[in-house]
Amino acid sequence: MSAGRESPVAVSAKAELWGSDAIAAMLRALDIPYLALNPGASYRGLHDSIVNYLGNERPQMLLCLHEEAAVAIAHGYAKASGRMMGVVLHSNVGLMHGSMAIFNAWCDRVPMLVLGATGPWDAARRRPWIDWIHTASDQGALVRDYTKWDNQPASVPAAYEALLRAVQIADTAPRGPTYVNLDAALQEAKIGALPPLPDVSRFRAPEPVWPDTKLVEKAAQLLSGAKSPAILAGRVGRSEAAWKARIALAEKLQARVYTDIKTPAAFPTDHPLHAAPPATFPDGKLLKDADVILSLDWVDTAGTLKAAWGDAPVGAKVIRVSVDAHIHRGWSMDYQGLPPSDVYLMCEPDIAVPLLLDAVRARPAAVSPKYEFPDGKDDAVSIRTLAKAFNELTGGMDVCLSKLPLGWNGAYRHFRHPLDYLGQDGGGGVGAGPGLTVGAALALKGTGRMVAGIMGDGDYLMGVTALWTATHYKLPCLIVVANNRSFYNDEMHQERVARERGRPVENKWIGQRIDEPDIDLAAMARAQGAVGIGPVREVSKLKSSLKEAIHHVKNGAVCVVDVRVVPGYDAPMSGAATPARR
Ligand SMILES: Cc1ncc(C[n+]2csc(CCOP(=O)(O)OP(=O)(O)O)c2C)c(N)n1
Ligand SMILES: [Mg+2]
Repeated sequence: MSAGRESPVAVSAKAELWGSDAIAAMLRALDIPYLALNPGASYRGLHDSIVNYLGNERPQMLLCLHEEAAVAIAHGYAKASGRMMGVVLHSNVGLMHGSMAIFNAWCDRVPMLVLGATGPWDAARRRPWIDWIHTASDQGALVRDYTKWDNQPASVPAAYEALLRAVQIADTAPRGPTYVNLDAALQEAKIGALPPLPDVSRFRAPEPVWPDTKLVEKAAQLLSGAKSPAILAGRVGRSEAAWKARIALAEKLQARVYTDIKTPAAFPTDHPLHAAPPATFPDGKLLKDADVILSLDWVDTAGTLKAAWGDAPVGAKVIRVSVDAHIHRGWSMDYQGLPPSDVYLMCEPDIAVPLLLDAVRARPAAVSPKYEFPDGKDDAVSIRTLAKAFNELTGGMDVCLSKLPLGWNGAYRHFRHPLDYLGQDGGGGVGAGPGLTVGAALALKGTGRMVAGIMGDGDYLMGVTALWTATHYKLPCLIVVANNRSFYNDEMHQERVARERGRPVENKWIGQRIDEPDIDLAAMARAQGAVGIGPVREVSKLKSSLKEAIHHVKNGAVCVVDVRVVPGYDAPMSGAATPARR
């Protein structure tokens, strides 16, 4: 369903065509549905073409108040829909603003077409001062280390090819953002007739690669002969068929399944074989029982194995299913440690699982550990009581959680469908929460599934202006802020350091607390046309406030609830709980 569109007045004659008209036509041919953007003169040519040549549809512009929000919205959209959309970033400064969010999308292996612009590459054509500010000798270098490919085409035919290639590469697993930088002079050049558009169907991303049958057989033998197999269900697709195939494989093997809170829902967490609450840092002790481990593109297989076996050699056979090494580069180490692999299937998990399902022998029933919603006191508003109230109100409803706060314990809520949870921000860049939520709302508008992002106050405050894009384009969504009035994750780090150094722990809040003045988060929502509820301070008001909020969202509103939670994490595997660095 399309978002509320700003329709331009009709343009009478299109006799004269410009370079950016051809680029816009190519974006339509490539079926890019939206362009999230914040405007800038470096791409005024393209901006005009989207509005006056295409009539602001296919792609439709989505105005954003900050480039970081624009990219986060495209990120959330791709997570929920599996489809890429575009972003347009003004030269230099716009790209700089958007760069953290591009890094998040890169780490999350999400496809995205990032368009940029530069002042005229031909210095003789630059306007004084500003076109020089808009020009860098290698703008793509700003994001080259966390994009899959970048290019600055010098002609319309070259721009056609650059866009075809950028979309093809972004959509080839492992997926990720690509960047095409459009010269202002090329955009603003008269071109006469539109050069014929290529047939885009001949330039699509390749079909997924299948693994060698001998390797599938070898993996199946290991799994069939295992005493205690385990599956690490990591980065997998959103399809229901793939979800069912993973369940069938786990059941046939009677394998324990682990999921990760960093990545989207991969397995029903209330299934008897689901072994532990999804966590940022999984409990290594649990995995130590396993003799054969099937890693389905798990984000940090090496780190997870290390949590179980420490510095000793890994005591289980490892089957690694991942194409991720194709994207590994030298700058960012988001590739994590190098895991051992006894069988390495270099394909996507959604391809390997049905093949393994056919090839393995059924194993006798196993017992999996059980876990329950954590016990605790219900007299204070905490993330736990918030989760409890939210669950009670949304039981039986289709909800897509687009973000969870750092203090969330994976046992707080079950995921039973691939769209129940979209995972975190990928790169740990705080401020993504609102944009990811708005992007998911764009993707799921009209599907009947309510998009809800539960996030920290720090995350909300850094990305809050994404809300305006949601209200402006009528993208219903719920944001619940687990507001501890602090960058609390880092209070825990200061506490740890203070303890280690024998210094006063009481000082941990300094440079961390967001207080005096207390910020009215609901007012920040109301200021942007959303419904703002709260602050909610009492347990007795929690459920009625959330109920009211859900009612508003069901009626098409964007709604924010400021829930004042007591500082404290109930997530044993949170960042600060990892062993102190030495
Ligand atoms: C852009 C960015 N700046 C700083 C950090 C470091 N950081 C990690 S978690 C965190 C606190 C986030 O605060 P909030 O969203 O309120 O969550 P809380 O820890 O309070 O639960 C910070 C500042 C980061 N990850 N990203
Ligand atoms: Mg906080």
